[in-house]
Amino acid sequence: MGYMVDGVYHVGDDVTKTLPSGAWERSRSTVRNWIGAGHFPAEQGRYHLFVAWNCPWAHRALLTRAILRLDDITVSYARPNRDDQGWVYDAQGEFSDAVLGARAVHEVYSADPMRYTGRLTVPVLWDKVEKRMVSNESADIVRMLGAVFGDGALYPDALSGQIDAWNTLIYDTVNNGVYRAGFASAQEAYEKAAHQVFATLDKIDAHLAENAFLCGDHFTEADLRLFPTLARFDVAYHYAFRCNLRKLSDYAYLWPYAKRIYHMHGVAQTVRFDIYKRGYFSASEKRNPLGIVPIGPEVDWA
Ligand SMILES: N[C@@H](CCC(=O)N[C@@H](CS)C(=O)NCC(=O)O)C(=O)O
Repeated sequence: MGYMVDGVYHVGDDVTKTLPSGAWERSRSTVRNWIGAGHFPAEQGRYHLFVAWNCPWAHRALLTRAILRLDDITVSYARPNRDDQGWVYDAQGEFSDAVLGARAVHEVYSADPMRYTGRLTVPVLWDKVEKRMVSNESADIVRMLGAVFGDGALYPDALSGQIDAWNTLIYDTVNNGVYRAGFASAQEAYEKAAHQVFATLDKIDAHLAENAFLCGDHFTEADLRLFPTLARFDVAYHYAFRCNLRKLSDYAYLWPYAKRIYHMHGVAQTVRFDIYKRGYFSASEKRNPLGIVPIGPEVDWA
């Protein structure tokens, strides 16, 4: 793993993500251009996504592409496990990059003339014509693809207030909450984060007793942003991140809701449970020193 300064890649970890309290913080995305503004016209066949199957933030972009049927957006999938070059690609096969022939995501970042400084994260939305990064912020990618190519259906004006409120709660306590639990380096910080995860899941479960989706009858961006965490919950977060008060499959309403989304058009093709396990249980000095991947649990999404 590494980072980039002025477009040059360095192996190692420059960013301290753990605070003195043992709480863990995610660094911020900095490439935040917008399709339809400046250099990036709303043209079919022009854009590409660099993703990794196991990354839940990249999963948001894959879900947007699947649900809005944006098949003209091409995709490169990195290998499931990072090494000292970060996310890497094979020369050919399912984990190769046909657009730039990159062997690592840092080569994508350095192919942009901007001389990037920061972490080398996925997803990246790439403009194949200008050969520049549009964005490395998944929330922006979902919003802009929905607005520009999806008629705004994922974020209708009338529901924007509700969607924003769910997004804020779910980002802090669930999407990023599981990471704050899993990456905490002190008991208190872990317990606080893990309890927040379940407080929000319990609240959502109660809400879904009366509603098909988070904002009533319509699937929106808020549901889309919740799903990647649900898809990884039982196979990864429950055990690897110690979010183990309950399983997703224990919930009376949340579990059928998750399965309903899984069976929406194209969604199952964005999910790779086998890769989630390999990714979240890969060898890590602090969390899983031997790198042993558990055999279960068996989860039936059918
Ligand atoms: N804010 C970013 C976060 C993306 C992110 O953290 N991706 C992780 C993978 S799940 C990554 O690529 N990390 C590499 C690193 O930090 O070196 C987004 O939502 O797009």
